[in-house]
Amino acid sequence: MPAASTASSATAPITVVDLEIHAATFDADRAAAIYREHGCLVVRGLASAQVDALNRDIATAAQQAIALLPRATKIVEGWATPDGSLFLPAPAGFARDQQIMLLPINYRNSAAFLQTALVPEALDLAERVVGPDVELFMEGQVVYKEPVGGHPKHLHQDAAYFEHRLDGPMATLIYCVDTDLVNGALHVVPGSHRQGLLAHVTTFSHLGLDEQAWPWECALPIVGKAGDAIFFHVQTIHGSKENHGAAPRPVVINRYRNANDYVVVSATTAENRSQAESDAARKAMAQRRVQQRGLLVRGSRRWSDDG
Ligand SMILES: O=C(O)CCC(=O)C(=O)O
Repeated sequence: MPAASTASSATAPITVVDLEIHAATFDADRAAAIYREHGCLVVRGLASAQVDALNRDIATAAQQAIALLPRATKIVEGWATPDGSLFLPAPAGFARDQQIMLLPINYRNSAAFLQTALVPEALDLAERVVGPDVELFMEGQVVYKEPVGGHPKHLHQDAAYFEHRLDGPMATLIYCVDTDLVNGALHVVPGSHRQGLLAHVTTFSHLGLDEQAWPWECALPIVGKAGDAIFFHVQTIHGSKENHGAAPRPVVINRYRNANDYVVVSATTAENRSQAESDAARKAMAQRRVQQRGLLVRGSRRWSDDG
């Protein structure tokens, strides 16, 4: 079992104070140093200016997703509505049989979301950590926990879902509402980015780590205000418990990667991951690297024989 204390020095366990800085006094070099050492970083107030508009888009999308639920189709991850929302089975006593997990808000349909990805402090950090040329990986993600028992996201490494050829993306998860131990604070395991990619199993919330080996006690909860951002490495172990609050708990996630990086293994369950790990599947994924390209947010992309 991993040590309950995730200290990178032998003396003191890491606390949130070791990980946090404030947007108003942001220093990109200091931010990069914290991120590199711990595999995570908290920037208080990074996206405060975008939160109101973001929450309006999220509320509209949630209403739409629920209205489309009768037209949902069963997929391996749960149920997908025609707009691209993802539902999971609902907890006992819930008003519906299914609960929202992901909402289809992204850079193409929410200006507020795109603005969160373009906050200069985030790009200054991304340039140092994954750059110099930086692209957005995918289109942005909204994870939505419904009130009164909304789903947990088991501890996991994002690299289990999207293993990259190079270092992979740096993620930033932004709280859209004040988030605490009741409504689903993100938990991180500082220093776990140095563990390498660990074996994952299929859980209620897709790929996750074995709960016996990686119990919640291993992880540090990050309580925060709407607009606070938590940056984490693709191998940093993280997750969040159920939302037992009275209101939804949405977060938005942006991911930044080197412009030359690309996914070699893409998976959502242990079963499809083992298929995606074959040499043939890796090769096929690598061949699609040009199609994987994202929007450049720092630097530039030069022509190469690859396309
Ligand atoms: O919503 C959360 O708190 C966690 C989301 C997450 O870990 C992920 O999407 O990788």
